[in-house]
Amino acid sequence: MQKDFNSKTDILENRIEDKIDNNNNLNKLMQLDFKVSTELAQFRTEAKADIMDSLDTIRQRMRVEQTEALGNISESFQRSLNKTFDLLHPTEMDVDILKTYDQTNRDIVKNQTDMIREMLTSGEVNAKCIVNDTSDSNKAPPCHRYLDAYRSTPYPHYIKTVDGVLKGEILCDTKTDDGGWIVIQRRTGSDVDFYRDWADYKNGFGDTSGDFWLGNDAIHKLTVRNPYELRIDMRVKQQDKFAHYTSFKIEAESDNYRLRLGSYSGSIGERPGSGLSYHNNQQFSTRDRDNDDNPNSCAVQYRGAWWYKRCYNSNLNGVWGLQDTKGVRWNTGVSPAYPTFVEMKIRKL
Ligand SMILES: [Ca+2]
Repeated sequence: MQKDFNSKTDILENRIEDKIDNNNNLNKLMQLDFKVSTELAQFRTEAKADIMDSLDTIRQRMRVEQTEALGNISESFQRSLNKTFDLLHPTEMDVDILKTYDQTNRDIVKNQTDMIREMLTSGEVNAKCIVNDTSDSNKAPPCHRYLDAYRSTPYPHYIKTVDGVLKGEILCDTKTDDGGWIVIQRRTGSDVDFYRDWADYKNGFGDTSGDFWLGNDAIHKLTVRNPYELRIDMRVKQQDKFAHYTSFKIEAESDNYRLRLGSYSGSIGERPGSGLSYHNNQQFSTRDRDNDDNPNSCAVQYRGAWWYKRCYNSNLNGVWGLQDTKGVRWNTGVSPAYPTFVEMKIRKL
């Protein structure tokens, strides 16, 4: 019995001890748990502080970097602005230069316009090349011998007038005697009929690429304000001949385009009172306007239009191909010549 009791006591004691151990262990665990909890809490607090510090640091860095970036951007923008201003400044200068240039151009154009107006007023020819070389189109008229640039211009050379004096194309002789001649009459064949009325001779007819009469109005307008010389090139019996007159002018229509002629020289042979000199100071006559000194109409009688007197010593607007008094004829004073080519041309002196 006692043995059982002791045994049970031992068991109980062991159990109590176990219980105590367990309690101790539990206390240790609780302490450990508390410690861990405390450390965790501390760690959390510290970690939170660290994170906050880090965040602050990051924020501060960001602010610094943002400020720097903004500063850089601002500087860059300022530099761009400066550059823009730098660019704008020359542009303003350019604008000033352009204004000056524009004004200069306006002055040049005005001067040229004034010059052209003056030329037009004085009966000068303002012309523009339309044939041979289009690059020449802006150059001055080639019909003036003093323009050296046109010495090499091919002949025949056509220019188109742009003024009120001469309408349409005119033909320039750029070769003969240094060139500069405005051709006012041309006979090379029978295609163009020259037996025409007053209005046709007044306004001109034919084609500058072939045979034509420039027109009495145009010839008058050219020769009334400036002194002109006259040259008549003719081909007679396969030989080139010419007659030259030191001055040439025809009066206004109101004076029936009266002829004013200077002294003769040349190779066609014009004795005093022959050739064209015979017609000096005569009015122009056509088949419908008889202004000659003959009781009859020389124009009708000799099928032409000229400064007829009683009636003629030259009939260069006569009938092509006829070798008689109605033909294209030139009386030299020795024997009549029947040219197979005629060009009457005038040049400003
Ligand atoms: Ca008459």
